[in-house]
Amino acid sequence: MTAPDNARNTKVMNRFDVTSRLVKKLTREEAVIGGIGNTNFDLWAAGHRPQNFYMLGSMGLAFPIALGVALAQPDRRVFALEGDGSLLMQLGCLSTIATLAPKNLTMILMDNGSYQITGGQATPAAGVADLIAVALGCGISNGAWAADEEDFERLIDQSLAASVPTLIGVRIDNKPGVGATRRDPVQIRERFMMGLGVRQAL
Ligand SMILES: Cc1ncc(C[n+]2csc(CCOP(=O)(O)OP(=O)(O)O)c2C)c(N)n1
Repeated sequence: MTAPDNARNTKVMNRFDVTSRLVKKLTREEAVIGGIGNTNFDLWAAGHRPQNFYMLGSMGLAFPIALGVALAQPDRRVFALEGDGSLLMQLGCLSTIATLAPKNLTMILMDNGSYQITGGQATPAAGVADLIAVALGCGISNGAWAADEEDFERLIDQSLAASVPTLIGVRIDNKPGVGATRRDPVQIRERFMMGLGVRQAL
């Protein structure tokens, strides 16, 4: 059995372009969590905002961190960006998110079918594993592959009105991220907490 056709009939997009399209839509101090490596590099390059958090070092934590933020601040829209290799390492978060079901959470999977940043080794998502199908099986009922950039933007808009969490799958090319966050975890955390209004500047 191979991955369903809907995973294969999508346009191959570019992570920086798609991330920039998302960032352009943000006007309400939405939180955005970038995963390890390329997802957070491109989030940074798309234009830093105080409500951005950039994960360093650990794969698979963008969605779990975003879940925590979404539960803690239900009136704020929370976005999360994660690579396929990272999500594969942390699949359990999908069923947890489906169970807790914060409707203010929009997750974006950047699927290049590889561990791009460590040398482009193929992930199972390049062949047999359809991560949107996996998520649907975990109970994420509002999950879909974006057909192209316009469809991506439509799915983002649709997620804002959804009554359950959303997962949008984007097939992307293998280009590396175009920016680089300063690797200072304490600064990243403090800046984010100030951006969310839960920490005052010293
Ligand atoms: C537990 C663990 N294993 C391996 C690594 C090394 N590592 C860092 S990023 C990465 C690949 C991430 O792949 P993906 O999430 O698909 O993002 P991409 O690089 O393709 O953008 C790997 C293997 C790590 N940081 N942690």
